[in-house]
Amino acid sequence: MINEEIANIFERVGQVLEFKGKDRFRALAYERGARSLRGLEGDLDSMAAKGTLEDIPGIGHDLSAMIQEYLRTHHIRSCERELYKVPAQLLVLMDIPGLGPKTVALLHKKHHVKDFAGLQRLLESDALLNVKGFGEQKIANLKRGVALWQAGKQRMLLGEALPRAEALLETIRKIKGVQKADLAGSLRRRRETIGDLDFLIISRNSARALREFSRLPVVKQVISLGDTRATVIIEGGVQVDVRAVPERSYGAALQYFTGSKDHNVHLRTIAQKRGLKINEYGVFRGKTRVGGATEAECYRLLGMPVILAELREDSGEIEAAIEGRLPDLIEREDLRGDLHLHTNYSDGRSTLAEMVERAAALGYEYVALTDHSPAARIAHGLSEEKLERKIEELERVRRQRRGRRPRLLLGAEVDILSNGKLDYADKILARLDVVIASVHAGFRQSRDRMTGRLLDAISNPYVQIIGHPTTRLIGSREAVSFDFDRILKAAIDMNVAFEIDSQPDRLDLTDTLVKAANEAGALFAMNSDAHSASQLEYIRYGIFDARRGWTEAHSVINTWTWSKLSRWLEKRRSG
Ligand code: DGT
Ligand code: CA
Ligand code: CA
Ligand code: ZN
Repeated sequence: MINEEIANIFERVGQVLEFKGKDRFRALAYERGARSLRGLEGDLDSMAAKGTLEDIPGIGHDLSAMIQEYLRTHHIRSCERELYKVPAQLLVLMDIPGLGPKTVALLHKKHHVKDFAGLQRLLESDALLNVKGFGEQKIANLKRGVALWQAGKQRMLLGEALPRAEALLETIRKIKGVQKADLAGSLRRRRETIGDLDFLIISRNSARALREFSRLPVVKQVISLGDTRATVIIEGGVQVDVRAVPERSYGAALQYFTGSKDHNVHLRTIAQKRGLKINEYGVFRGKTRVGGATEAECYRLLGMPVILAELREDSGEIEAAIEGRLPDLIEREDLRGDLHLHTNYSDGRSTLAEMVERAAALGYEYVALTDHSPAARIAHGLSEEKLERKIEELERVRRQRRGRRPRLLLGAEVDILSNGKLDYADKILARLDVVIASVHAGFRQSRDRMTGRLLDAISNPYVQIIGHPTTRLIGSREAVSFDFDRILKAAIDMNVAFEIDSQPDRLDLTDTLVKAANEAGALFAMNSDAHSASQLEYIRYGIFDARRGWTEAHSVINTWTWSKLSRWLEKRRSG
């Protein structure tokens, strides 16, 4: 996390220097430093303590001093001074594909572009057509870049937004006079991507609290500031809305601003049928307020128990609430293990022992070490010989740990080759405790071929889990095309589990498919797919995805006791 935060700052400073057209050499130094930190798994704190920061490629004396400053204070003064020189809404434009700092500088100076809307207006006008360096081709590319960015990149991944929002929430709660503060909007519903961050507060003096909020160091620009609402842009160009509401309306406001919009629209029709009105101020009969201080009160007045925020998408949750059949959603504490971890035997960044150590710290009872098979060449998939070495190390770690938890399972994430065959022979698969079969290449096959390919994998008796089934990457790769209903039926018939992969840019199966699979009675494996020890924590995002898909603990195989799970893993093989 901290590596990523510092890398982001260095990258931005590099961009600002380029934007200003000064000191190209310094700009490159920051950008190199940023890249290097992103690829680094090591713990900066301990490197700083040992004085080895400068051993990191691309990190010299100056950058090393800045890293130390950030570790101490969470600020890098000199960088912040640079960043203040360029408005946040211009900085964001540099992330649009095809728009580097230099082009943004040109559009700003010569064409007065100040923000995204200004850029769009300029591209729609003919003003750029006769400008040197902006042929039709280049303008068309820019328009495509803008469209791509709007579709995906403009929204933040939950995995980026939530930690920032939680840190900001802590800060807001400390503002003088703030009695209560909560997340609302898509963040509270744990959607996979987030447009803007919404907060709700109660304060004795809301005008003053909002003003103090607007002056926080993370705030880069104030869009609007009033007595009940503040809208600002924070670091990274992210918009934040804070609304202050009176105590008696807090529940109604939290309900309203949590959304989703569709959920709210449906709730209002339920209210009407009962002769009530619900809005962000409360629940009313005629002009008389009948409730609104808590969410539970609002829902109760509409004849139902409070609905958990992850379910509020108007996909049947209101009907289920009224009929008393809301799901008992899985929680992180229900998990007894993680069945998909990569080590540095393949493309992981931590050693086998480090991964096991982290799993132990999380209190897991069992954990599967699942490196790639050889076809995943860029991911350094394991040849048979390398697998033997890994088995020996696994034995060694087992002996060292002398039977302490977690139980270590030998696994692999085996490629489903384009022809549907698996990348390890059955005699190797037979030696593994856990086999995840995944698509890692040949994404563009026709729907029929991809369906056949997945069916072949499911019918292999050694396969227990289908890894990240759609293979989509949020904002950069579409899901592969296959007949989901057929795959679902086959998986259920043959007792194969779907993975819920927790990587923030995967979340695969996706929430709506998880829901469909739950309705059909499928089994799931909730996995982190961690490629470093710290990534075991990503499991929390998978849990949110599972909850948004109405998952209960009993249908997730790694909530089961080892005796139940081991029987299931075996049974799959003996038919
Ligand atoms: P986002 O920001 O795009 O990730 O999604 P949300 O859901 O956070 O949407 P946002 O920030 O525009 O608004 C927050 C919540 O406020 C939204 O989930 C429901 C509520 N809301 C906003 N506009 C309307 C509206 O026109 N009608 C209703 N019923 N609710 C609204
Ligand atoms: Ca929002
Ligand atoms: Ca908002
Ligand atoms: Zn994979």
